[in-house]
Amino acid sequence: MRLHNNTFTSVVVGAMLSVWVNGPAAAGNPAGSEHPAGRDSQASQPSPPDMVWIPGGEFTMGSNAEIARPDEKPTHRARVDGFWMDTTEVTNAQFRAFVEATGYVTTAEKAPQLQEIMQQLPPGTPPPSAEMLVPGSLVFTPPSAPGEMWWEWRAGANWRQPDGPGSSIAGKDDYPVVHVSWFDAQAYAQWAGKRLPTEAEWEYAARGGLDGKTYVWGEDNPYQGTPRANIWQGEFPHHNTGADGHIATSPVRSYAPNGYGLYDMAGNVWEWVQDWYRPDTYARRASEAVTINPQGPDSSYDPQEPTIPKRVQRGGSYLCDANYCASYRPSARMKVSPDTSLIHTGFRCVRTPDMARKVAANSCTVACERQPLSPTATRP
Ligand SMILES: [Ca+2]
Repeated sequence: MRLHNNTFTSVVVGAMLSVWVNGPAAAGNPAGSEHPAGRDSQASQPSPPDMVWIPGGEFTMGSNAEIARPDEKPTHRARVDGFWMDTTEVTNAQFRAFVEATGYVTTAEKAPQLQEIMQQLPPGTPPPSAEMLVPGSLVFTPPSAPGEMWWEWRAGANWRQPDGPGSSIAGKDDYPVVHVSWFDAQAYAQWAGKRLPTEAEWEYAARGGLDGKTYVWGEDNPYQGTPRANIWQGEFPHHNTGADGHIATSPVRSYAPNGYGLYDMAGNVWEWVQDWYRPDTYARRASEAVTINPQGPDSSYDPQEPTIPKRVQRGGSYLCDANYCASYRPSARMKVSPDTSLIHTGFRCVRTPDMARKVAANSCTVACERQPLSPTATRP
């Protein structure tokens, strides 16, 4: 994805800095206390609606394959405790319920603040033009000529109108919500009594018990036989044939689930996870025989854009093709500023037994969860 390699994108990526951000050190990873060692049972609790139990276990994280990028290497052993995971990406209907219950306004629906943008850009970078300081989001637009960018900052684009003013999600209740920032995903998860998965939890779940395989379904070529996932077919980025049935997002559950019963762990939309991004996260674990419930680094660092803190996304999207990124592989990693939203990015959540007990103790049915968020409720 070329998104992170040009000044325009730097401006856009930095343009949506949340008012809650106090820098990488302030955010941390909130789930550390949720993983008592050795917990891998459901603790006799029923699965929450639309979630499936992922039994804890050990697996090979990352990939040393030729197709893998440097930040997927080296492979290493990781162990995660059991958890429930949403069987699908969070849908428009689910996100709408959250917004209607809380009055939440997404990052893309708020005008970015110039001062916050400039704090993320290298010294001397000219400020963005005034027309960019309006609510909006990033939309994929196939370039019509060589050299043109394929990401467009579009005023008015957000989860309710993914292609901008005049578009809508009418009739798309079962499509994944898009144009959500990491902060939006965090806010939804908190409201739902859930959290974002760690990067290790996400990859472990995506593999569906197929340790060390290239794809979430095994080794079969995704471009042969029955379509396995919603990805890009044709010449990227000019022509998407839609041979898998979809040229944009697809309804959740459109393709066969993986070994754990999870849908769209490859393709459809990128999914935010909890962890900060660093390219050397795995190299830092090389001395450990097995990493237990890894939470990711304490802060972010991307040498390509060192002034912009970034979170990890996983799973690839309908825009991923074999030649460009093949990021529908379960080991593939993407790095994105947490205040950025895009038309191909959504998320799903997890819930641990500890969290389930807290929800039960608070009698937190959907009705009781429908309370307004406090001003600090979305602070990571
Ligand atoms: Ca497709």
